Amino acid sequence: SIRLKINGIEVEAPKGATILEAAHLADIQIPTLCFLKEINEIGACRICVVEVKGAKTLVAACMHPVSNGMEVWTNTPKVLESRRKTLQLLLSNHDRKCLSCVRSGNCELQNLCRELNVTDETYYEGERTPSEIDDSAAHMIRDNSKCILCRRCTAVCDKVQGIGVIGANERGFSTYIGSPYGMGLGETSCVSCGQCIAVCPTGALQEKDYTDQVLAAIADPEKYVVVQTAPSVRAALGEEFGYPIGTDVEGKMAAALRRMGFDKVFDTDFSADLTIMEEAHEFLNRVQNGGVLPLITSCSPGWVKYCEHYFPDLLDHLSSCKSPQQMFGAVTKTYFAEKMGLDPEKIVCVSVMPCTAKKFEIGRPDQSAAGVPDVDIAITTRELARLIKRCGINFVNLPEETFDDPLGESTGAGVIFGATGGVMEAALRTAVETLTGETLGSLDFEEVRGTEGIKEASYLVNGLEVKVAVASGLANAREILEKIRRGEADYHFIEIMACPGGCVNGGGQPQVPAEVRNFQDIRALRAKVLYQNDTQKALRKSHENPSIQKLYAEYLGEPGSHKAHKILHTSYIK
Ligand code: HC1
Repeated sequence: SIRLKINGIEVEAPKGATILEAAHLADIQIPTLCFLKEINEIGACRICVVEVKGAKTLVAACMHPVSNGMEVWTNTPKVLESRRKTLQLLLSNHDRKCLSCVRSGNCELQNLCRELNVTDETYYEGERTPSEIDDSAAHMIRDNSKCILCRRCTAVCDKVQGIGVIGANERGFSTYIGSPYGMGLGETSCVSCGQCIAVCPTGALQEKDYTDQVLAAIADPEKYVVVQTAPSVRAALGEEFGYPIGTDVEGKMAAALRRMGFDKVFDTDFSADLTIMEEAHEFLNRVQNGGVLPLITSCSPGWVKYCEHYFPDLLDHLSSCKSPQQMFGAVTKTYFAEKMGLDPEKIVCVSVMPCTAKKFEIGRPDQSAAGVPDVDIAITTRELARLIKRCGINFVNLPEETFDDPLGESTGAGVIFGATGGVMEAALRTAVETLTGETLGSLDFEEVRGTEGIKEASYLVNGLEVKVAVASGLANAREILEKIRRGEADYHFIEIMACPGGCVNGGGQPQVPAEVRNFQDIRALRAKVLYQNDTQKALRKSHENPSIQKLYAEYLGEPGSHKAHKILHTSYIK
């Protein structure tokens, strides 16, 4: 290891560590702005500058490696003045309407200005780079008047997702982030994953906000408003109310939704169980009848769009199952509507998702089982937090409540959908028991758990070797898909989620500042909530969900039935 001094304190750091990492080990915080560990390591913004003994200029702590005997100072007047100048210069080309900005309160630029005592935000007042708002995509808005050109969005799009539909256009003062040839994002092959929004430090990127539409629906006496919450929302919503990352707020979330005035507070976990019924049936059917293998999951709409754009030749591998979000809406407007004597036209189905691509998914063709859209409004975890605050609900003091019946009942298999590998594990629990006719001893398929981008496992089921793979993050998915294309893959079943780590790390989840992201694995912390929730459930296998059993007995018949196909399955666009 390396021994150095930071601010006069002896510090020990591993070889190859940067000054930023060494300082972190000694609980000395160095501010950063452009730096995102392993994603955007470009040392461009100069906020993290420090003084190093013997160096002629200030050095960027995020990039500069430590060495034995090094002496570093992180907050000398020279350092602080340099950071302040950098911020003043950024502000000179920045829309400063902080009062109305969606990120006010959790904007990394705003926080730095406060911390570094930048009180003269007009210091370098002058010309601004002209910009236009891009709202051409279904799920998000880019407002470059708030962009600080940190490149985090372009790095995540390019490196993590392997898509690269955004980049720096023009040069010098005219530089702006956008799509090639100045196209709107909606005209490109963007898959709506929203990872760019999740890493944006300012209000330059945000989801399209539908909170007003939700409140209007609730206030409309003609409407029956049903809400569903995705598995991962309960694992992250608490962060918006000051809870540590990795707190399960399922009960308070249900209580909050009830107080907001929804007619029914239901759970996407229910329809995740339903998806497993249909998908496990589809898998066994393909295995037994020589169908196209490997079967690939279809619940992540960013992934589905990616497959349509980039691997249309592999669309036959995609499961025809609608996603749980869509199955939920479809069942609400058919089975539930009939049961309750409700006109599907009068039902407004609102979904709360950790995902921005879900906003795009609700408008896809072939997603309207009752002749009206299955889901009407998809909002993100962040939008739900805004709504709770707007409604004056004291979230922290809420009691723990449960979901309504019948579309609120779920098993542990449904809740783990939100973590990478969870859909696979849930499907295996049902598929293995169906194939063998025996009860599984252990329900934990540990091999497919964890946050690695690609996981592989094989299981011996009834003498048949079942090979599975799990990928999250689209650059990882591409590796597996190219293997299939080359004819080198002998998997039977593959789970793909667009976002790295799965939905817990979706583009609609609370934004975590880079200073936290760079040192904590938020994916693992949130996933832990779901696996704990799973073990606390009385039932942990989708096929044991009594409300699902009833839905089949009363309405759908068998998994894979003609009626189930009409309501719960969909098609893709080549
Ligand atoms: Fe997901 Fe899914 S798990 S896609 O990640 O299959 O968004 O959480 O709701 O639909 O259930 C997201 C999460 C979510 C669907 C389910």
